[in-house]
Amino acid sequence: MKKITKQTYLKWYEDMLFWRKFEDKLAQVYINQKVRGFLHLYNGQEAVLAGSLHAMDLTKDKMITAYRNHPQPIGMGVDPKRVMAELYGKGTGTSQGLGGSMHIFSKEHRFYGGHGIVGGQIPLGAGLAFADKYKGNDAVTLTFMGDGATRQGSLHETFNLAMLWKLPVVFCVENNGYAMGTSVARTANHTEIWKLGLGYEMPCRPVDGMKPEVVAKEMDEAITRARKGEGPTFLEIRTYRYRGHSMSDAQHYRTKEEVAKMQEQDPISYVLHNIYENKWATEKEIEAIDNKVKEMVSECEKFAEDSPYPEKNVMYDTVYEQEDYPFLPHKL
Ligand SMILES: Cc1ncc(C[n+]2csc(CCOP(=O)(O)OP(=O)(O)O)c2C)c(N)n1
Ligand SMILES: [Mg+2]
Repeated sequence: MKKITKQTYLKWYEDMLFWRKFEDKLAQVYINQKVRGFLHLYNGQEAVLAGSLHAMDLTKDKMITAYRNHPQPIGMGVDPKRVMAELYGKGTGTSQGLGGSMHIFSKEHRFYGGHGIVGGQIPLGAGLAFADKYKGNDAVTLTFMGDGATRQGSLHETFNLAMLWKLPVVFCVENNGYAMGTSVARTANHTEIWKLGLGYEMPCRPVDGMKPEVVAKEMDEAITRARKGEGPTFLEIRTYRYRGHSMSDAQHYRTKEEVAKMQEQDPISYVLHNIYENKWATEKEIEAIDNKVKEMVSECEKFAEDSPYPEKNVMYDTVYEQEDYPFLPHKL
């Protein structure tokens, strides 16, 4: 793994702050009905992504996740302006405005979505890994899911085959404590989700998801194992979401005090604290990053606002007209 240095912490601070502010902006424009449909925000979970990206080889590794999927493609290199435009339903978006919040996708950047069916991405992640193994590519697929998804049958079927075929995949649960309003404790008689790996003899462990360097280290071990051909790993990364499940969640299932207590472990504050403790930056330098982030978010908003809605014919271009492979798109 790349060394974790002063530069890493400064990058983590800037990236995580950008993702947080980017999504704060989305929450704001959602209320103004600029963004419609569902909106699931990642606030609080940023260290999981920051640490994972550090351990990945961004020239070849792949990522797939559920519908809480805005910072991930940005981290993989997708232009954040195009991500925001997608949320606005604009033609300049990553899927020409046809996907929206839950379906960000970029084959070019090896980010494979954005999936709304809980647990649906788990077999797809294994499939991506299968393709890499079959073609002899030296790539690993990180397959993220929520705690709620671990109760789906698809996880168990996938774990079985992924172990049988020693696929180069890391299965990562972002355990944020709740599946919509249902706590982990209400969904099973055990709350140690990582232990699900034991039944398949899959290497598995719990990980502190509020500290990016801890995530990076665990992820690196798992990725290295996968790259060596030793098969999958199952990580239960323990984190927390500050906002509701989606924008329409009244959050009756938890107290404000619980949220405030978890925010004391905020990953961005944690990284900033480390930067100051080690004298890696002055307050002025941090202020410059804060201003840069603010400017970047404004640029994304302006780009999305100014972009046109897709042309009507785009709808027809994404309809397939052949019954069988290769499913050529319909052309007028
Ligand atoms: C198969 C399926 N069942 C139910 C739903 C409705 N649903 C959407 S999100 C969700 C909770 C998932 O929680 P979790 O996996 O913990 O992810 P998080 O939202 O916490 O990131 C449910 C039940 C769905 N989208 N798909
Ligand atoms: Mg959850």
